[in-house]
Amino acid sequence: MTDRRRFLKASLLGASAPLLAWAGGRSAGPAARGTKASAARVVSTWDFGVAANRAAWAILGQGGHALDAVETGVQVPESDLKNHSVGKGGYPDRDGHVTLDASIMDADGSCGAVAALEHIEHPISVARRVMERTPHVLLVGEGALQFALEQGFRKQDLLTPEAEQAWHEWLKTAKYQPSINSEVHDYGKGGAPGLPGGAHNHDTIGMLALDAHGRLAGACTTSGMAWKLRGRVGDSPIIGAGLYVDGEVGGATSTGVGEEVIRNAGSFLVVELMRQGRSPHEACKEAVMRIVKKRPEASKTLQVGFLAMNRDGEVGAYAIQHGFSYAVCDAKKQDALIPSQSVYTTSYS
Ligand code: SD4
Repeated sequence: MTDRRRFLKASLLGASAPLLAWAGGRSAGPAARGTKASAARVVSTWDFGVAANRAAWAILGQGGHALDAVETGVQVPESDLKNHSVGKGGYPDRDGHVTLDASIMDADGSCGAVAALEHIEHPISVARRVMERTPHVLLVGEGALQFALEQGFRKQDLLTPEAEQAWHEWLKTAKYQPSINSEVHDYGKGGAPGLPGGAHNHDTIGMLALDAHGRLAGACTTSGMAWKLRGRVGDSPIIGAGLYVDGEVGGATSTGVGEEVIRNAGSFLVVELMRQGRSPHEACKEAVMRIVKKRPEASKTLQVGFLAMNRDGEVGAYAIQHGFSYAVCDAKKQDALIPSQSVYTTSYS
């Protein structure tokens, strides 16, 4: 079966009209890889991925580097004050501190990450500095902040009045029940359990890009679970959990309850499954099913979603709960938002 036919088959399995429309218009496959601007593609999690992809595409469409594209792309939700799950404006931990996790990875295995970083608007850029200017992979907490300041990043207050007000609301009950977003992302409508209307507990942006020269890169950034325990770190800054890229195979990223992703080395697993011949869709589905199989009861009410792209630019995703979506942008279509398939087809809440 040709790559294109395999891709279309996966799309049909996905059975989503937007996906079919998008897939029908593209040309993919190894022949396109690595040489033409038309081979470039960027994908990212959730509906805020559409705007992030556009920023990434401004670089990819000009023949720029995938690594620059993913860093620039995810900076968009990091700066979006309406986005309460990434960067500035993110909901704080239960003690009122906004703490950010981020990671970035290049095709050759170079990677950098920060965890529990406070006061810096763009943790993804600090993660890139960790990768490029230190012999290390991960800096955390005070040390990460100290490094960021030494690198010239500006210290600022990330707790917006809106996020602070939501935190004060939560403090009235202070019920510690980390819950997940399983809804289609929509800031105007009801949020996840335990959160004020319109609020969602946690949605990470994970982004994967393939540039016109066939280079892959990925980035992942989040403020993590709202009202989390101080010091809690999720999957997003853990290489192999929230993000993994291997230039010979492809990349994967995750969103949802980070603990489950860490327990299963989720993104690494997806990439390894692709290495064994699975399509991105098949690999994401198998990784999700491992989580469900290990925790059949708990998984009825928790969300994990994986998004993957292989080195040929084929894209796939899978989630436990209904409602996960991902954005795709390439030379043919700039703002596709595609509903992911899931284990459960209706929302649990
Ligand atoms: C975390 N995985 O901190 C992140 C949050 C997230 O959709 O992805 N939310 O666990």
